[in-house]
Amino acid sequence: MIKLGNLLYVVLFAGAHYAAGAPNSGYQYSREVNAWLRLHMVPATWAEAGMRCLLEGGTLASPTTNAMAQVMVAMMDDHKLTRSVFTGINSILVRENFTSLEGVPLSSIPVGWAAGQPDNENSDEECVALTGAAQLEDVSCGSMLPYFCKKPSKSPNCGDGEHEYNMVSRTGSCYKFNREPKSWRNALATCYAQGGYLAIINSKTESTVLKEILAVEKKGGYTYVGFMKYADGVWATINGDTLAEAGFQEWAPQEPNNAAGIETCGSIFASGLLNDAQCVDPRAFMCEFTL
Ligand SMILES: [Ca+2]
Ligand SMILES: [Ca+2]
Ligand SMILES: [Ca+2]
Repeated sequence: MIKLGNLLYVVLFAGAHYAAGAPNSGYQYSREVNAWLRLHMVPATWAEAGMRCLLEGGTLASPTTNAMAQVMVAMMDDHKLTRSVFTGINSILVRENFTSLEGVPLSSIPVGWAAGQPDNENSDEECVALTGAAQLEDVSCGSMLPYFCKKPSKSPNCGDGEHEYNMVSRTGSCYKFNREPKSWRNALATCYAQGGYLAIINSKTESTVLKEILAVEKKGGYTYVGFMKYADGVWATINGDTLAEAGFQEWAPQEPNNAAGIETCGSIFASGLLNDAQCVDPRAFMCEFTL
């Protein structure tokens, strides 16, 4: 149990941004723009922002389409951000002509200037910020502003093909049923190694999806998924959400029964309903990857 406790410590902290998708920590996938976006709330200069995005494998994002502008403004609103964010749009690369880092000229960008902008204050405003009202303003590149990084989507077939994940559009996730039985803890690590995570059930729909996968796989008994009983006795997902917060908490009849007093790991029956299971028992398991 001590070892498991240590592991959970790691899982809890490594999973701080987990809801955003395990392989893209801090990033949220947006179906509207088919890309991963991360809003960096800690302000940086434009140069630092660009570098930070590069280091994360992305680019400083710009509202180059209506959908992108809407998604950016919605995320700013979600974060209660009242100030503008840097975009990748600048006139450094093309003197006197604003273009995004992808090379999209301002004339093709469907977002207009805010009133009185661009005013090139102090003749020092070669970078462009996006306001919460979806308008542009020219600003000094040395300003300190929040910003978005953008990463291209993984392929819609759920990745590199190496790990056989299957896309389910009803949930927007990819799943892989692993038939080879493993302990819950090994299952957890195996999913991470496959670029996913031990499946987290976020809705009745997702429970149904898993039930259907288990039916195709002709899998009876129970299958490990990504929730567990924490030290305080609360059942929560591997990223620390209670089952209610995660969105699904329907136990199978008579469960959780804590059989033999050692059932602290999460699983589902073929019905898609939840069961507490002993952790060391090798079982098949379900991995998930969130697009
Ligand atoms: Ca200005
Ligand atoms: Ca899920
Ligand atoms: Ca049980």
